[in-house]
Parts: sequence; C-alpha cells; structure tokens
Amino acid sequence: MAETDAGELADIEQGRKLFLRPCQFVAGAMTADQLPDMQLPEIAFAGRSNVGKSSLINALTNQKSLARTSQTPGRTRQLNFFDCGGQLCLVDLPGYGYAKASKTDIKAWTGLTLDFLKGRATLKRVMLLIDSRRGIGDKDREIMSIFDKSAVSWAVVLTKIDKLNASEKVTVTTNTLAEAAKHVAAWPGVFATSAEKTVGIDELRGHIFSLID
Ligand SMILES: Nc1nc2c(ncn2[C@@H]2O[C@H](COP(=O)(O)OP(=O)(O)OP(=O)(O)O)[C@@H](O)[C@H]2O)c(=O)[nH]1
Ligand SMILES: [Mg+2]
Repeated sequence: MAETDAGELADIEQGRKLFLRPCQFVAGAMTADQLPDMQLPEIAFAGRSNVGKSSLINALTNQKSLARTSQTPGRTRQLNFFDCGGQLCLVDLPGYGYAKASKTDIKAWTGLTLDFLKGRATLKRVMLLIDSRRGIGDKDREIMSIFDKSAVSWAVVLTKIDKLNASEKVTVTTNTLAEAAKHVAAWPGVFATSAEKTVGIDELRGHIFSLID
C-alpha cells in the first residue's frame, strides 16, 4: 500500500476525533417508508452474510454492541442506521449470499437495498466488505456491477485480516486492488482491517472523515 502522507495523517487524527463522538441506533428499515429522512452524510457497509459488517461498525465506533453481531449468518435483516455525533450516519446493510434465507426475504431485502443505493442523495460511499480469507467471489462481483450501474461510489474493505499470515495478506491485497481498479466507480485502494484486533480501523476512520469533510 502507498505510504501515508501528511494529509492522510491529518485525516486519521480528525477521523479518530469524529468517532469519539457518541453513536447511536436511529432506525431499522425493512420497507421504503421506514427509511429515515436524508439529513446527514451516509456511509453504508455492504457484503456477504458473516463478512463482518456489524463488527466493523462496532470497531469504528468503539462500541462493543452498537450493531449486533452474530455467529449465525443472515442475522442483520434490515437496513440499520446509526447516527455518529450528529455528523454522519453509518448504514449496516443486509448481508447477501446467505443460502438458507427464504426467497421472499431475499427479494424484500435486496429490493429495498437496491432502492436505497440508487436513490440516496446523502450516500457518500459504500464500503464493500470482503472476507480476506475468501477474496472476491461471484456474489461480490454481482454487487460490484450493481454499484457501477447505480453510480454508487464504493471502496473495498478486507475484513478478518488477523486470520492471515504476512504472505497471504500481500496476495489478497494485490489481487483485490487489481480487481477494484477495473471499476471506475471504485476508490483506487483497499483497506485491510481486523475488527477483532483493531487493525486498519484508524485509516478507515480517516477515509470516512475525508468523505464527509
Ligand atoms: N477473526 C475475526 N473474526 C471476525 C472479525 N470481524 C468479525 N468477525 C466474526 O465474524 C462473524 C460475523 O460477524 P458479523 O459482524 O456479525 O458479520 P455481518 O457481516 O454483520 O453478518 P450478517 O449481519 O449476518 O450479514 C462473527 O462471529 C464475528 O465475531 C475480525 O476482524 N476477525
Ligand atoms: Mg450484521
């Protein structure tokens, strides 16, 4: 990854301060009319079931259980909105790719998620989470093409990086960067994170700060 420059260091410091503010759950939406009004700049978190979306939101906000986490894939079934200090809103999107979810559930979730991605003027960026042990899969590629078509600006975040050794980290980061670079709507970088070991969290906070500044 590129060296951290002075601007990034300043963003990291501001990002750290941003997330010291209290964050709280504001709304859970399963239907369009339950979506909160567009007010604050929003950063959404997307990815397969169990990739670590809720855990990453907890790590960013320094809270153990702001967003619920679970061992059971498919747990987060609604779009959950968290207000951080009245400055920004984090959105925990329903996970995709969970085989055991009922078909009607999947349709309802993806329908609302798609509408949200397409019609949300306040949405600054979608963080697409990829499990670093699996790398980018076909379901993720489907989502990337949806982002591209919806003109959503997105960035890749690798999760659970604590599970990899040094050479595995280099391989997955290189491969992921190369694939993201093929998409014009993708931010040309990748964040390697561990919610469990608090790796890459400051960098991601800094990036989020730079998006809402
Ligand atoms: N080792 C490790 N495990 C993690 C990390 N982040 C999340 N996990 C584990 O991965 C599992 C799923 O995490 P969640 O945060 O619930 O995943 P999710 O993407 O919100 O899942 P859904 O809501 O079902 O879509 C949990 O058992 C977490 O403890 C990490 O950085 N390292
Ligand atoms: Mg979740």
